[in-house]
Amino acid sequence: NDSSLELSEYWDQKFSGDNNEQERLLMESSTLYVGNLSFYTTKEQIYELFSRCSDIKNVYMGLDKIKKMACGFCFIGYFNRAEVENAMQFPNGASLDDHIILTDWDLGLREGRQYGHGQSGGQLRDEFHEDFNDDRGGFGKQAQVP
Ligand code: GTA
Repeated sequence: NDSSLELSEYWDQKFSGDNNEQERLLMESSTLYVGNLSFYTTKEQIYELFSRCSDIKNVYMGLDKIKKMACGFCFIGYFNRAEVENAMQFPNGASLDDHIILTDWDLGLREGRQYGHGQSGGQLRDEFHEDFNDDRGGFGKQAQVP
């Protein structure tokens, strides 16, 4: 009954299957999505923080698909579902490098999902923000005055 464990409204629009399949994967997978990271946060910091609740199987940093550099999100693989439940609740507003961490269920890493969907290589949301965020790439790429 814990609302923090409900599926979020996020759907991966690039998923090749239908919504039922995506929902099934989200309900079963042992992978956690972590968002709103500083581009400077390292894999080691992710391991350090998120292995405090359960042992981690692997971490894949989200990459800018052009620069192949960290672009503010990652996927954490745990060994079973109960461990992801722990990790969903664990950060509870924690911050890493002054960024409030977002956690979400994830359907599991597939080739291509580690890359940002934005035209300029990073996350889609970083194309549009109009504020300056030094450790998330500055201004949104499409919001920049040409
Ligand atoms: N499990 O919450 C998530 C999540 N997010 C945000 C990204 N991923 C996530 N996975 C889980 N939960 O593999 C995964 C994606 C992909 C990788 C990179 O991370 O499945 P992305 O962040 O670059 O792109 O993905 P995504 O997820 O396709 O984009 P998203 O977040 O839905 O972007 C939509 C946002 O962009 C909107 O909320 C809006 O803020 C902004 N936006 C989009 N279009 C416009 C526009 N025309 N004008 C203004 N803002 C816009």
